[in-house]
Amino acid sequence: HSMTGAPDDLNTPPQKVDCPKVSPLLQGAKNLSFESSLTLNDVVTENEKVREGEYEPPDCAARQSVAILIPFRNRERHLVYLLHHLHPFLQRQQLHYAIYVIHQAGNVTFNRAKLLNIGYLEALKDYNWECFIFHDVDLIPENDHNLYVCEDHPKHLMGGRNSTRYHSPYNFGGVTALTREQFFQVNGFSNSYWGWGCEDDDLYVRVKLQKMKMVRAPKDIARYKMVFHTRDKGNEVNKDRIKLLRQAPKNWRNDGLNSCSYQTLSLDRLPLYSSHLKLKNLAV
Ligand code: UDH
Repeated sequence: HSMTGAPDDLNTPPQKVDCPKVSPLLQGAKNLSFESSLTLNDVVTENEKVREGEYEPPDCAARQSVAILIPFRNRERHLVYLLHHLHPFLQRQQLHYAIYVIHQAGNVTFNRAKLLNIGYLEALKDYNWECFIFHDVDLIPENDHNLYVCEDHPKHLMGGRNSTRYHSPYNFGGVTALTREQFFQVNGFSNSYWGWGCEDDDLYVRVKLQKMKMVRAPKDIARYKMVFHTRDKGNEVNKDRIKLLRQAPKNWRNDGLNSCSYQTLSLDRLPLYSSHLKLKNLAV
């Protein structure tokens, strides 16, 4: 009985039991298709249980609370495909999750890593997420046994993608999972990588410097389909990337979450995601 004398069960909702270790809803490998007629509104209609990009399993307590962060500019079609596949995928994994789209405003050279730092800082204003998935917009997971949860070490979730014959061209890029603490411990990503390349390798250097390992999701399930695209305007190969990468051991302490300055132009709570339109002034 509570202090007021009222029976507890009138005041507190019944405690949910933990979701099972392996979700009974998983379906395994899927042959994904991307329908050009699919609209964002269709995806909203498919996902009535998602509120402002957030979802919790209705009848059990999720094992992890996970924020999905998507760096974004001018990829509306990719976003529709990703949301269409990712929402049901995460729901089948019985996760408590929310999707954040971090939008870079203007035409200045793209900065994927800095957008992801901003996503981390902003998402933590909403909720104390324990796990963060850093997720390219054009990579769609094929197999829901590829669990979007964090482990004792940072985890690379993209084992391979169809466009490169299911090899991953990247060590640590595409889709990666770090706990709140792991990401904080490495001071997040560097903010200094403008344009394409090596920001993910820089994160990997940070992880190794902290004596963390990188774990990989099993290759036969960590498979992705890439929505075809060519190189974006405004995200040209960064000519300084190798030089920056060499400096990572020297720079990581002062270049990252603790030096990430940005301006929030707007924050929209849309049905399927929270959208942060950011990064106006960008010089570091
Ligand atoms: N991104 C955007 N908009 C941009 C650039 C990048 O949203 O203008 C985001 C998006 O989430 C994307 C991620 O940053 O998935 C990584 O960028 P990317 O997809 O361009 O990187 P990737 O390595 O492709 O997949 C590199 C260019 C491929 C050229 C192929 C020519 N053969």
